[in-house]
Amino acid sequence: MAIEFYTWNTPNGRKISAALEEMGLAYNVHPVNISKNEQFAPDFLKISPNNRIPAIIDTDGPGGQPISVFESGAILIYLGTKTGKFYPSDPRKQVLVLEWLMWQMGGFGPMPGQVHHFLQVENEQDRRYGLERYSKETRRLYGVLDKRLDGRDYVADECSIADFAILGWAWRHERHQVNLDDFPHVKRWYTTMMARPGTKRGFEVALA
Ligand SMILES: N[C@@H](CCC(=O)N[C@@H](CS)C(=O)NCC(=O)O)C(=O)O
Repeated sequence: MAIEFYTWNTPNGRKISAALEEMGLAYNVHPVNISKNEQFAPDFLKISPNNRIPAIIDTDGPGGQPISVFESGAILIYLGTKTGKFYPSDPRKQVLVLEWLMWQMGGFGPMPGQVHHFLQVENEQDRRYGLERYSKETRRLYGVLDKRLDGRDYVADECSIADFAILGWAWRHERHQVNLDDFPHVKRWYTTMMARPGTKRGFEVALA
């Protein structure tokens, strides 16, 4: 049985393709073209009421019954729980993963996402205000990540769903105008993660 994966070629979509590949799960990609507003299609809204990708349907969910999941963080936790991979069951280790997953979901995604938005704003005064505010916060977050990765291979004890989540956004560092040379520990982690065969497949698979 395969996971039905509704997605597009974006940071939040790539987190999930990397996790699916790393976990060795079979999946079928269903592209949802967000530039053509396909995320508002009534059938998609049934599984993703917030009209955002990614979403999944696991036809072999709990009790052998189908289940749909939206929100990339929830999808990662679901897949990690289902497979027992990249998501420890030991509460102490799990907390570390959840902390960094939530850190990504609450900041290291929404903030660079605002940079992407303001870069396209035509009014110069508005653009400058938005970029000043969100670039500063984005750089602060890269600094937090850099400190965390000093002397560590992964954000938690072992490679986890939190790394896949953060990687989805670090993948767009050029677009939010961050030079990884300024964050050497992030750069090392990013290079190592991207060289993992599963992650590499996840970032290369066609999602559009
Ligand atoms: N918190 C959501 C955010 C998802 C999200 O923002 N998805 C974007 C693409 S990366 C989207 O579908 N945008 C469509 C829209 O804004 O209508 C998650 O992590 O799943």
